[in-house]
Parts: sequence; C-alpha cells; structure tokens
Amino acid sequence: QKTFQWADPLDLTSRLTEDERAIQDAAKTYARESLLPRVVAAFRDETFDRAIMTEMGQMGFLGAMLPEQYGGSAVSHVAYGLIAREIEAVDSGYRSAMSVQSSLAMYPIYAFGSEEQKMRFLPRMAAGELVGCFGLTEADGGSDPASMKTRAVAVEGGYRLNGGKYWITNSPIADLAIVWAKLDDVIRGFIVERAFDGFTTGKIGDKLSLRASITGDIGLNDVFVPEANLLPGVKGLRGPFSCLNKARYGIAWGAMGAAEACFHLTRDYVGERMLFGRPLSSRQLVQKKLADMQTEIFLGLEGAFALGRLLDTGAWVPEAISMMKRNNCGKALAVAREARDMHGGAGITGEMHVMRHAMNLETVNTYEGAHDVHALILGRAITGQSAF
Ligand code: TGC
Ligand code: FAD
Repeated sequence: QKTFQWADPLDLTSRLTEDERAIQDAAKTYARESLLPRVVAAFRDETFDRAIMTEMGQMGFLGAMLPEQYGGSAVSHVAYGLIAREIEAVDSGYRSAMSVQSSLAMYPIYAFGSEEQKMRFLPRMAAGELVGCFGLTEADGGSDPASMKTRAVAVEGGYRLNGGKYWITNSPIADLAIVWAKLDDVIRGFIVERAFDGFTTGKIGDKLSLRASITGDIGLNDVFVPEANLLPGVKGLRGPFSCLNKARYGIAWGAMGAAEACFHLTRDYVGERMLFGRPLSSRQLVQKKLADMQTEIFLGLEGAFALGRLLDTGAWVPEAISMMKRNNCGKALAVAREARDMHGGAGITGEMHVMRHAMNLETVNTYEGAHDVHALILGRAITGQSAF
C-alpha cells in the first residue's frame, strides 16, 4: 500500500519515463542552484542576465525538442513541459526566455525554414550563442494579430519591411527576430538580423510584472531582408499560431510550476507561523486553502501531462491547448494571490517570492492569448459561433 504524497498526490512522477525524470531533475537543480540565488535582485533591479541564455544552452534546454542535427536532443513534449515547470518555479520571466527561444524563434525556423536557414541558425541558437525573439504583437491590439500593419514589399533580391512590433520578449538583446509581416496582404515570416539597417529595438521599462525578463519593441524602418531570410514554408496566420501552440502548451506546465512553488512556500510558512499559541497550519481555514491549492495544481498538471502525451503522438487539437493554457494560468494566478494573503505582511517582500510570482502570473495570464481570448476560442469550438 502506497502512502499519500502531499507533493505528488496523483503520483505523476511514476508515469514519466526515465529520461523525462532525469531531465526534470537536471532542470530543478539548475533552477534552484543557478537561477534562484539571483532572481530577487534581478526582479528588483529589472535586469535580465544574458549569461542565462548561454547557461540554458549548455544545459540543453533551448530547442530541446528539435532533432540532434539542429542542436536539439529530440526530447518529448512532456520533457519540454517539465523543464518549463522547474524554471517557472523560480520565475516566469526565466521560463519566458526559454520558451521564446525554443518555441517562438527556433521552432518556426525548424518547421518553416529552408535547410540552409536551419543549419545557419539553429545550432547556434541551441547553444545560446544567438538569441532570438518573436515579433507578432503590435501596439494596436495584440489579441487581433490579423489586423497587423507591418508590411513587406518585394524588391530586387528580397523585401523591404516597414512597421513596428510591441511587447516583444528579449527584443533588446536579440541577435535575430522572427518578424511576421504582410506581403501582398498575406502574413509571412522573416528572419530579421540585428545587423540589418533600419532594425531597432528599445526596452520597455516600468513593468510591475515579469521584471526579471527583458521586454521591448521592434522598429522596422525600410529594412532590407534578403530573399534567403524569408521563411519559405508557411503563409498566413497558421505560421505564428503553430509556434504559439508549442509555447502555450509549455506555459500550461510553467504556470503550474510557479503555483507549485507558492504552495510549497506557503505550506512551510504556515507550519512555522505561530498565532494564538498554535501553528497557523493547524487551523481549518488554512488547511482548506492548502487543499484547494493542491487540488488545482495537480489537476492542472494532469491536464498538461495528458496534453503532452497527445502532442507526442500527434493526436492533439489547438483547442485543447487553449483549454490548458487558460485554465492553468488562471488557476496559478489565484493560487499565487492566495499564497500572498496567507503570508500576511511578509508576503509582500521580495525574499518570500510569492508576490513576485503573483505579479508575474498577471502577464502569463495575458500573453500568448489572453485568458478571455482562449475562452472565446473554446466558445467558438463549442457553439460554432465566433464571438471575437
Ligand atoms: P482564425 O480565423 O481563427 O485563424 C486564421 C488562420 O490561422 C489558423 N489557425 C491556427 N493554426 C494553427 N494553430 C492554431 N492554434 C491556429 N489557430 C488558427 C486557422 O486555421 C486559419 O488558417 P487559414 O489557413 O484558414 O487561414 O483567426 P482569427 O483572426 O479569427 O483569430 C482569432 C484569435 C483570437 C483566435 C487569434 O487571433 C488569437 O489567438 N489571438 C491571440 C494572439 C496571441 O496569442 N498572441 C501572442 C503573441 S506572442 C506572445 O505573447 C509571446 S509571450 C512569450 C513569452 O514571453 O513567454
Ligand atoms: P488587448 O488585445 O488590447 O486585450 C485587452 C483585453 O481585452 C484583454 O483582457 C482581452 O482578453 C480582452 N479582449 C480582447 N478581445 C476581446 C473580445 N473580442 N471580446 C472580449 N474581450 C476581448 N507578443 C509577441 O508577439 N511576442 C512576444 O515576445 C511577447 N512578449 C510579451 C511579454 C510581455 C511582458 C507582455 C505583457 C506581452 C507580450 N506579448 C508578446 C504580447 C501579448 O501577446 C499581448 O499582450 C496579448 O496578446 C494581449 O494583447 P494586448 O496586450 O494588446 O491586449
């Protein structure tokens, strides 16, 4: 007879492969030993340490699902999710850096790029030597990317790009940007390199969320992009959305990692906090809150795990990704807010971590398709009517 494990109540670990368990352990060790000690200062000072990309490259976390010839190690979707879970247990901003590089910058080159593009960029991106970013959102309404204004015009030997992107993770430190722009009214993907004339990036400051991640804009002023840098394999919104499928899936795991960290921190805190002569953990109200947190976290992880196995076998649909991205971000945010409350005044300090997670999860709930936008994607699938 097995005993109940409060930290793994549905014994998810037993259903992972040996490789997946080893990858999770490596990610957990790296996150705790290398990321956790610097996150409080990074969040306070609003800085992102570029060296993290190189470290993640050395750990094999960047583009991990890609085949070996492109620098990856062909790990499963579940393994990718477990990396996201462990990194985001430290900070959503660090998971952002990993998922943008893997799912939003490397994946489009892998899925839609020419062989020459793959060999030129992917191994160096996997090593963290080149940092990529993903430019889809524009200032006038991120939820509706079809309305983008950025334009490409065909010219001798390539294209001229004009326009701009906003809210772009890693753009100020990026060596290349995957820019989505309309060419004759059809959305196409372009690999825009840092050295191209007219390509500029600026940092967005004063964020109260995801402060350990660097976010910026992209300016495109008559940028010449050679034909060799057009992604030949895709036309239309299917291009960026295919990348978002991978990233949103990873966020479903990552958000639960942040929630899990809050749950563990809160369990420790209420166990030690003496009030009215007894530990706070001995109170019914407190125990109910811990039980609610645990239940939401492990249901969310089960959903992410089931989805990962569907992605591994190819039997997935985008709506299932919307369901898990939406549910897990919303639930993680609620867990983090509750954790902050249960820490009392101490919960507002940096060293307790829980309020940082709650602030970060506000962004995670919004980016990659806002919470209500995913409800509308599901609503359309349920009713057959588009309510956007
Ligand atoms: P819709 O008519 O639904 O679709 C247009 C075309 O796209 C195809 N498609 C998909 N293909 C693959 N996967 C999916 N999930 C797809 N969803 C749609 C669709 O089949 C169609 O193809 P075709 O060939 O028929 O043209 O398009 P719509 O304009 O009605 O879309 C509405 C809506 C709301 C669903 C969509 O615009 C949306 O998802 N909005 C949210 C935008 C978003 O998620 N932006 C994310 C920006 S990147 C980011 O946030 C990164 S943060 C990263 C970090 O730091 O971690
Ligand atoms: P809006 O689209 O203006 O939405 C505002 C509100 O309206 C939301 O609550 C939304 O749910 C709601 N809403 C929208 N449409 C409807 C409707 N039809 N009916 C009812 N309600 C609706 N983008 C990138 O391309 N690359 C990146 O790397 C990237 N990184 C980001 C990093 C950060 C820190 C942040 C904050 C954002 C990032 N984004 C990135 C952009 C992100 O994807 C957008 O913020 C997101 O898609 C929402 O767009 P918006 O901010 O313009 O909000």
